[in-house]
Amino acid sequence: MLFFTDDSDIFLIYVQLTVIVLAENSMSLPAITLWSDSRFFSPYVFSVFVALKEKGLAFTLKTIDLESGKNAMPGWEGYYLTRRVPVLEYEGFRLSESSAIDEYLEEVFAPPVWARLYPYDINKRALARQIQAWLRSDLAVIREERPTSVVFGGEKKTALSDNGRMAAEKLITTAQKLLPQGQINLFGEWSIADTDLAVMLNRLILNGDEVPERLKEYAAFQWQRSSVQLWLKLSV
Ligand SMILES: N[C@@H](CCC(=O)N[C@@H](CS)C(=O)NCC(=O)O)C(=O)O
Repeated sequence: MLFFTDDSDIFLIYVQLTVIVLAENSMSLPAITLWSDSRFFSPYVFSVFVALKEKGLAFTLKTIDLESGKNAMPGWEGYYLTRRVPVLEYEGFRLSESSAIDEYLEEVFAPPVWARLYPYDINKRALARQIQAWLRSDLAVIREERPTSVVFGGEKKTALSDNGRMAAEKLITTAQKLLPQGQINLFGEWSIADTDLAVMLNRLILNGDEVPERLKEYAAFQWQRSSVQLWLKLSV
């Protein structure tokens, strides 16, 4: 039977147990590999890179030159998946598609032991997944006219087409609805959907396109995270 004299005893035991759990986790961690494009321009690899960094996981970063087409040749680890990056390798298991990988990492390295990527609340969690899926399936014209060479490579593109302007208006209106004035994260605290949304907004912002000030502040705030800054060091 255990006796606690006061709250500080309970706190101490909690801290000791946490240290043991973290120590066991780090000792028994099998190798994780993340495959990236060699220019570090992929917004999808970026999402997984940020997820791994936010979780505090050690991993090996390997690259494949997409321009040479090596990703479409048998022999590359991702060939029998989607032939695209990102690919995550963990304990002999390989997975493609960035949001599937983000969700996998959240389940394997689950909160509260590991840092949280998705909101705690079930509805907010569903919304975070909705936003991730939307950003990957819609707004194709923004992706085309404002590629991530603008975001990660400092390129500047010419004015948006009519379709581009319509897509930008849709993105801005939706983002404003999702982010009421003064809100710096989508769901009260950071989630991986914030990083994905900031990339999409930065396609416009970093090109110099017109974007409301409050969305610029949101994107700049998201860009300050150390997980993001570590990626930006790779892509210069
Ligand atoms: N929906 C995928 C998109 C992945 C994707 O489009 N990857 C690009 C790089 S950004 C790629 O590997 N392209 C090479 C190709 O399709 O051959 C995800 O979220 O991971």
